[in-house]
Amino acid sequence: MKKILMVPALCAALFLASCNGSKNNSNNSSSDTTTTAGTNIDTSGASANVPVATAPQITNTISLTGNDQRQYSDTLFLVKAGQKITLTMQNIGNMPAATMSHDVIILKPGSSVSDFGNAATSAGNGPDALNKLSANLKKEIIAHTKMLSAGQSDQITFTLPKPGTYPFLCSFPAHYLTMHGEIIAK
Ligand SMILES: [Cu+2]
Repeated sequence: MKKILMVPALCAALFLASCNGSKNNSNNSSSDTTTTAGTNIDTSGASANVPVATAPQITNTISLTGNDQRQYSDTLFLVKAGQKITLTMQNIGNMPAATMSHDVIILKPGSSVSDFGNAATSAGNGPDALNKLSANLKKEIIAHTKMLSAGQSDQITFTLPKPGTYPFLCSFPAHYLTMHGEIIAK
C-alpha cells in the first residue's frame, strides 16, 4: 500500500516532465529509427553544394583558394600532428598582381596573426617581402606558399610537429585583416 502511493508521488515531486517524456520515447522509438535510417541513405554529392556548418573532418590534404574580395575559401582545418600535410593554394581572382596577390603563411602555435600581419604589411608586396621581416618573426614561420597572382597556384608539404593551433594568414599588405585562419593539429 505504501509503495503504490510512493511511486507517483516521487515522480510528481522530482521529475514530472521526465516521467512523461520517457513514456513518449518508448512509444515512438520504432518509427524514429525508420526515419533516421531513411535520411542516411544519400551519401552522394548533395552536401557539396551546402555550406558546412559542422566541424571539419581530420585530413592531411588542405585545399585553399583566395579571391579578389580578400577571402580564403576556408578558415579552419583539422590535421594530425606529426604527419605530412599537403597544402594547395590557388588565387582564383582576376586583379593585377600588384594590387591583389595571395599566399599562405603557417605560423607556430601562439604566434600573433596581427603582429605578423602588421610587419608583413610594412614589408610591402615585393618578391623579397618575407626576407625583410625580423629574424624573430621569420622563426615563427612553419611553412609558406609563394605569393600568387591571379590564376597561379602552389603546393607545399609540411608537418605540424605537435598538437596545437597553428594560425595561418596571407602576407600581402593588409590582407591578414580578412585572410587568416587556423589549422588545428590533434
Ligand atoms: Cu591575400
